[in-house]
Amino acid sequence: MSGLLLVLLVALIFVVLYQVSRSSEMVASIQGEEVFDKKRNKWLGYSMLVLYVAFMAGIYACHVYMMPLMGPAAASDHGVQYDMMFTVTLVVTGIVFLITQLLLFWFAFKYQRRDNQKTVFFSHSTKLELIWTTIPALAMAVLVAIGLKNWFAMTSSAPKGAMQIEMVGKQFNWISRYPGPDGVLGKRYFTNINDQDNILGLDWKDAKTKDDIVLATGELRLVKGKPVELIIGSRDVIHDVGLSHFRLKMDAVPGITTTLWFTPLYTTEEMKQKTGNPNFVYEVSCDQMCGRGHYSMRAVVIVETQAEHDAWLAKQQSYYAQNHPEEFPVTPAPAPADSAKKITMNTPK
Ligand SMILES: [Cu+2]
Repeated sequence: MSGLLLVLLVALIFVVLYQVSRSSEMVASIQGEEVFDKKRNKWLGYSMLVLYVAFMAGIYACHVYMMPLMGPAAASDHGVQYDMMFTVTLVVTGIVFLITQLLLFWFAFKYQRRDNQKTVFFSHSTKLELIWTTIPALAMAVLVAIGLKNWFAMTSSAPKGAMQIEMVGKQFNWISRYPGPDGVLGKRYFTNINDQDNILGLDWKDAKTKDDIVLATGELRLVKGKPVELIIGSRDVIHDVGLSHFRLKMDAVPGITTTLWFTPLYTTEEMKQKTGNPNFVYEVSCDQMCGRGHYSMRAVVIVETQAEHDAWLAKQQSYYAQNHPEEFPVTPAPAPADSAKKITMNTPK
């Protein structure tokens, strides 16, 4: 509804402007062209200044009421660095933007056509060209250097003791794999893939695969303060692991393994409090248009404490055991202790 009102408002402004220009033509023909031109130049000069102020106020209003220039605080160590880089870039380009726009509108006012005013003309100024080439080049070099430093930090080898989780994209969902108690992800090969009982193509001849945990939902369970390395792959086309809360993304390319690592700074519970949103969830999106169901490639990230993570891990059954029940016969669960007690108590002697 507000969109429709906005369109109507813009249309109305155009109608008003058209009518003003029509009436100006009529006034010009009555007053005489020269008198009218002087008045119009003055009016246009002042309106340029008003437009500049309205323009800047509009940007500020967009920032405050519609979309803030900076998002909510980053939830990873690398994310904090990225936000810093973003702030520096925003400040530098913002200052340049403000100054150049101010000059643009100010010049339109100051150098409006007046009687006896001569235009200064020069064809070349080495000094000016040096200034407007060197300063932007230096500023860009500094920004690129900060960007490269952050890029190398994210894509370098993960620190020792980092968790390793594999994240594989397929049309149209993510699959995550955790190493079991051996702490190593076993081998997998694409020709072993089948959607019934081996969605990642794990190589069962490799003993290290047998304790691996596979989540078909792609859920990522991370530990607060513990570095995690994502080993990223794809089963079909190019996808992209997008972790906006952590300010990270990395392509998932078929046939090539890509990696990134980071350290989550806040648990999901802490983020619920920080954001004031009781329904807050970290999420993984696909940041590469990958086909018809691209929009649905969402997975949840849960950041928890080490104790919570260990408790969750202990409850997981390996993917091999899930798909080879004959080798892992289910033993009936023992009756709860208190119900056994009740039966004894109620049994007549
Ligand atoms: Cu996608």
